[in-house]
Amino acid sequence: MKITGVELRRIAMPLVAPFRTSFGTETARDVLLVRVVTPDSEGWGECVAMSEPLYSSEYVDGAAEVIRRFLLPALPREVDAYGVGRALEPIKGHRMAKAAVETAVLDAQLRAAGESFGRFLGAARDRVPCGVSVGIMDSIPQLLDAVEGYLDEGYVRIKLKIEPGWDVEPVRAVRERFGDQMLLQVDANAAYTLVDAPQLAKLDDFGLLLIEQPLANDDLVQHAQLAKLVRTPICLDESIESAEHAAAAISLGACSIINIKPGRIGGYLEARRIHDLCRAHGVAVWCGGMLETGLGRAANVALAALPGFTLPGDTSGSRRYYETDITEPFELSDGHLAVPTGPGLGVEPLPSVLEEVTTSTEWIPID
Ligand code: NPQ
Ligand code: MG
Repeated sequence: MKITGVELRRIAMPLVAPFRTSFGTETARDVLLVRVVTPDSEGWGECVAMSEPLYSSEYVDGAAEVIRRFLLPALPREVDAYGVGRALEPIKGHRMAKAAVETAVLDAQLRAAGESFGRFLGAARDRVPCGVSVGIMDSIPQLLDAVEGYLDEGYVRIKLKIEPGWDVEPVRAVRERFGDQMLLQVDANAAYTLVDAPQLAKLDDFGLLLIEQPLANDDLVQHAQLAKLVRTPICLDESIESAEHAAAAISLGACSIINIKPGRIGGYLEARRIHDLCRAHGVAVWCGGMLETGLGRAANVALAALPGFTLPGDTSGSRRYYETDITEPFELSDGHLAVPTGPGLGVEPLPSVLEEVTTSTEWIPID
């Protein structure tokens, strides 16, 4: 495939409510969209980097810079999605930026071939069960109201964001109010250290599916030690940036579950590799979320339909985050989202909405 040019488009998406995690409170999403244009088709990639480097070292201005300055110039004249990964290999890190470029190329390639993301990746079902991530709240009653609203919408699994001072009490309150049957898990976004093991062990009483990323991003060894001190399964998110990290974490005993976010690990091809590796080792995976618009969400839902995704993901409906999505909204039906079946991502940006939320565009011709 010959790429004739790439558009970098920034959009500003207000959130329906502030989303608080252990690393900060977000009120709007500043998203970088990559549109790859070829003679036969075009494709979209959504960069999941946040505006500030709080979740990982990447941030959206840096991603745009590395794409225009290093990634696009490194692409060969003729390229497909596998070729993107190979061509970008010498450039270290910047996985969210690389994922956006590779996804846009893959989307263009699949649209030209008339094949959906789900079919290309190996989806084993036509819909996926959905969980929702619930932010840290100012009070327990406020949290219980939020959880009740999501359960009423049909979400089959609740994830509570936790941090020191907001962990055992919210989990206890949710269990007391909604019972022991509901699927419940927590996500610390790296807010604890190994000395907090006794506090984290108190969560063992609540039958949680998992505790996600309790310790720092590069604390693989400490996670392995923590796994011996708590009974709740440990799931890694921020720590896993590649299939090699996943292999290391599994052999160290640092986790028994992995949250796969294609942006964090460099794209959907690497996501499938981690899926295959985990499946071979009996390690459960689920699809994480980075407050994607409908474009990123479409690809995540396709990925979540692979056979090794045995736990519900953070593949929420559009309205969990956005009043108006840039694509036709993803809506839950019986707690599930349908895997798009059209070519490529199977969804398109709605031109008028896209125009309205766009804050800048940049066209980069490729000779
Ligand atoms: C997680 N996501 O699993 C992330 C963290 C996260 C759905 O819990 C703006 C952009 C705000 C990306 C807040 C969920 C964000 C963000 C949280 C990602 O750890
Ligand atoms: Mg997480």
